[in-house]
Amino acid sequence: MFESTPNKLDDVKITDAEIKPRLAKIVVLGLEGCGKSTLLNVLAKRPEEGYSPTQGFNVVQIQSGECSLSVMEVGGGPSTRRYWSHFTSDMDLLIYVVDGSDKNNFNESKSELMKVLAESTNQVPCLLISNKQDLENAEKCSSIFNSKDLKEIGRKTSGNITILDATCCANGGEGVSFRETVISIMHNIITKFSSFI
Ligand SMILES: Nc1nc2c(ncn2[C@@H]2O[C@H](COP(=O)(O)OP(=O)(O)OP(=O)(O)O)[C@@H](O)[C@H]2O)c(=O)[nH]1
Ligand SMILES: [Mg+2]
Repeated sequence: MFESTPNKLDDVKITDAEIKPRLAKIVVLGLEGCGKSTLLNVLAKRPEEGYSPTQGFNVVQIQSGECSLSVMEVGGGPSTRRYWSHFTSDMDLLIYVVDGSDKNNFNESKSELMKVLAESTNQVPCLLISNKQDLENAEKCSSIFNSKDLKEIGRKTSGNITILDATCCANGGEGVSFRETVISIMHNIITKFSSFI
């Protein structure tokens, strides 16, 4: 039987334990109109809104098992893009969204991604999303990012790249399973690759 006596406290060893934050920081970037706010709306189970460019940033916080995930979108318009690097320090995961239906913007989108990675001081995992797969002409991640691109991104992410072809528009039952898929991908990357846990 367990006996509690005051003297027993003398035997207690106190060590310095690092208390890790339990809130993972996930930053969502990509050019204007690629679908970042739409993705956040899906995650937050908010109804779809029309296009209203994000001037600053939006955050939603969701719980996934033992992880709290803070998912932050920063506007992708040229004037807001200049501030991306202010948001990327200490991130645990970068989600980079490309409008898969907008071929004309692929090069600009990739070059903005390379800039973000070049400016980032730490190596973070990266989830690349080719969005708007519901549109007929949409390209998949595998054709937007060639092996040279992936090699370059891999150098800045310790090779921790995940790709996802997606339709972010919340549409009934499909929207629900898409939300769960994205949360589970974020959770897996955070727990596997990040120093978060
Ligand atoms: N067809 C289609 N349209 C989408 C999809 N995802 C988003 N959109 C539409 O694309 C437009 C822009 O979406 P937003 O999510 O506001 O874009 P954003 O990346 O947040 O843009 P900024 O805040 O300006 O950087 C909206 O009209 C959305 O409804 C998708 O998967 N398919
Ligand atoms: Mg937005």
